[in-house]
Amino acid sequence: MLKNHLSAVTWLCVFLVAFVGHPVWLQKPPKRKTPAQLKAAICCEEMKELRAQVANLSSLLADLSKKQESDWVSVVMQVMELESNGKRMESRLTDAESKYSEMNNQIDIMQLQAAQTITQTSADAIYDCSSLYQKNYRISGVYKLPPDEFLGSPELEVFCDMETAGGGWTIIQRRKSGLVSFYQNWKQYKQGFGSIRGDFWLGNEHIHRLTRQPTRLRVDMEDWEGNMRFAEYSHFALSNEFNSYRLFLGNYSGNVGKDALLYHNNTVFSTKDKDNDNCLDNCAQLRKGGYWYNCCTDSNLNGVYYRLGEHRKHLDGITWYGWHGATYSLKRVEMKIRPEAFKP
Ligand SMILES: *[C@@H]1O[C@H](CO)[C@@H](O)[C@H](O)[C@H]1NC(C)=O
Ligand SMILES: *[C@@H]1O[C@H](CO)[C@@H](O)[C@H](O)[C@H]1NC(C)=O
Ligand SMILES: *[C@@H]1O[C@H](CO)[C@@H](O)[C@H](O)[C@H]1NC(C)=O
Ligand SMILES: [Ca+2]
Repeated sequence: MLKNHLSAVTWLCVFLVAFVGHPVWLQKPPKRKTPAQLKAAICCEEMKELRAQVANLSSLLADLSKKQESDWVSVVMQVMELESNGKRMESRLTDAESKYSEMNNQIDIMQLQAAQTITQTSADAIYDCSSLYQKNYRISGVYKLPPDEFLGSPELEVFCDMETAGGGWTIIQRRKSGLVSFYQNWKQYKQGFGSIRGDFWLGNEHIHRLTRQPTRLRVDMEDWEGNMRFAEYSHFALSNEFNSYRLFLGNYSGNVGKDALLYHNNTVFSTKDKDNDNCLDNCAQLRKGGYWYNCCTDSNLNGVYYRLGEHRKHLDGITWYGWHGATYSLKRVEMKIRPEAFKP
């Protein structure tokens, strides 16, 4: 019991001694800061704030730049799109430019038409593609021939071939797309049908009128293998309707191998509704066209347009016996005329 008490007192003493011996340890006096230390502290506060601001700003900047980047990407995309648009525009421009000369040409024609109505003399008359060629229209394409009271010709849209063998050709027939049926009646063949840039027949009445002066006929042909041939005839003419548009042909020349039109020389025109041929059969109905049928054909340029794969099977196709025989329908045909006197 005493021993215990003693030890407690001892502990108290030890504790007291320690307490008195180390007053500083208990009561720390407030440290006095030097001015330099103070300054540093303020600075650090400011620094901290600045850092926070900087951090804030840089996070803001990061946000902004992220936004900008996406904006930039969209801007770049837009620029790229504009550029590709620009390229497209450029190609369109060159297209337009090439069209421009043609347009110019057409405008000149219109002006010519206007002039034509004022000074109408037969020497100046424009009544086919060769007269246009002589007036320096040298681009192949569609032209409008003005009406001519002196010659009694109405206004007429024609397609001029200004390139083949010296140019000046007025196209009277074309087969190239198969989009127009040539199994037409007398009236249709008389007036003409089809589209001037595609497949068409200019019309027997027009052809008759255009061949009142000595005229050459040229037939350009293409087969499905891509070979091109032509046949030319001097003194091509069609009589009037009263004489059933009888065909006259002079001598053959060309590279198609063998003529296949002279068999039709001096025969008259037949259509499905007018059998004028030299046969018991109705050739127009058998060969499904309008043509100067004899009995019946050596060529059938107004026959049915057959496509590759079908073109070797039929007798009513677009045939030229002197080249590919009676059962080969050609891929492309153009019949065109120009005056004998034409000099390119
Ligand atoms: C940091 O931005 C927050 C808002 O995002 C704002 O409340 C704070 O005041 C800004 N701090 C500084 C130091 O600009
Ligand atoms: C056809 O050629 C022959 C000679 O080969 C010639 O005598 C004749 O006049 C020519 N016919 C025509 C219409 O050109
Ligand atoms: C075409 O027929 C006419 C009239 O019969 C004839 O005068 C002419 O010589 C013929 N053409 C050819 C090339 O035989
Ligand atoms: Ca008949």
